[in-house]
Amino acid sequence: MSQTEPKPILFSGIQPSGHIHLGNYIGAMRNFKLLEDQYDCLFSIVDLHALTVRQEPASLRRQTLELAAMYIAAGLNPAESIIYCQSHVPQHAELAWILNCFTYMGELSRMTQFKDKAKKHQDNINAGLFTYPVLMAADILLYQTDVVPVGADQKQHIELARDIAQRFNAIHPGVFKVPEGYIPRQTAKIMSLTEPGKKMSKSDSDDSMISFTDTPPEIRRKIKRAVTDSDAEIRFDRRNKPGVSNLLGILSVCSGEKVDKICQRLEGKGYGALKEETAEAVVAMLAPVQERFHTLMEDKAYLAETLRNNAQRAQKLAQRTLQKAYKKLGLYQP
Ligand code: ATP
Ligand code: LTN
Repeated sequence: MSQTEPKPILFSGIQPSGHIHLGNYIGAMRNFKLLEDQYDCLFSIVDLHALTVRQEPASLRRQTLELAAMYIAAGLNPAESIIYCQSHVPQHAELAWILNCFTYMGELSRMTQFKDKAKKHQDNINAGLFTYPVLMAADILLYQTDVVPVGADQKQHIELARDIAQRFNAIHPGVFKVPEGYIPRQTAKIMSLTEPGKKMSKSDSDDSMISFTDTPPEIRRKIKRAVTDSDAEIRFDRRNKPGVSNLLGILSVCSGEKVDKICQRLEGKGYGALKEETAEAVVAMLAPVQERFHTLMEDKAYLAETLRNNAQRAQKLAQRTLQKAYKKLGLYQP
């Protein structure tokens, strides 16, 4: 984060809750890199959010370090952008409590992610799952964030964060910046390879997603088996041809070629050709990033030191906002 010329502030977060997949990479990380120069950025590994579903401690620890390496391998610069772990900055949990007192049960009950996850984890519908969006609002509001790049699934949470900020400011003026979401249309939603009506998700089967660390043969195999449909027409139509449209979207993002052009070029060639091109484009896009990732994972001391330093940078910024909120609320500060 540059000291000399303040730029608008960008915040985003990814959970270390499983294998990072192509949806996370195309929908989030890759966009972060494209935006990094225009903003002062914070990219958080939101490990506290991950606790809303049961995690195996050793896996959570490993996935946290992997996610740090992925951010850096994706091209983000940890000497400029603040790449850090949410739990290393206690102000997140502190502000979340305050914001809980400014959020209505009714609002949280309407969150579709809560409804989906509650259905999926019926044996563990915990209060953290319910108040998840409040912690997310705290993440964002702590840093006077201007813009929050996310996938389309997070739109409702961003709107809630804005509502909470406005409600708080209406009572205690000037504490929070009201953030804007940034959801690039083309990369907003990468769908599952096996159920193209659903988004690609960490918590689904291995064959439904391309994992960030999949090898080229694995990537080719999964895309070859991706669900399409029974006619052979290569056309972008999310409603009637979700599987084919998903592959077209992935190919277009990875290769930089427009969807219309791809459709013209592949006309009459069948799904085999589309799948082959898509697989090769994904392999080519991920290869250099994967190579940097593996090198970084061999230097755990560097990753640990980077996370430590960056948590300190984040704490300094977060404390300013938290202090302001405490003071305005009338919490006695000797
Ligand atoms: P889960 O699938 O278990 O709900 P997730 O992958 O959605 O997890 P996160 O790790 O918090 O959850 O997501 C990180 C970022 O990736 C967010 O900005 C999210 O919007 C984006 N993202 C997740 N899945 C997709 C997808 N299929 N397509 C595009 N963006 C996605
Ligand atoms: N809820 C998000 C992850 C997340 C986040 C954030 C994203 C937590 N805090 C702050 C942007 C800003 C998700 O599930 N994808």
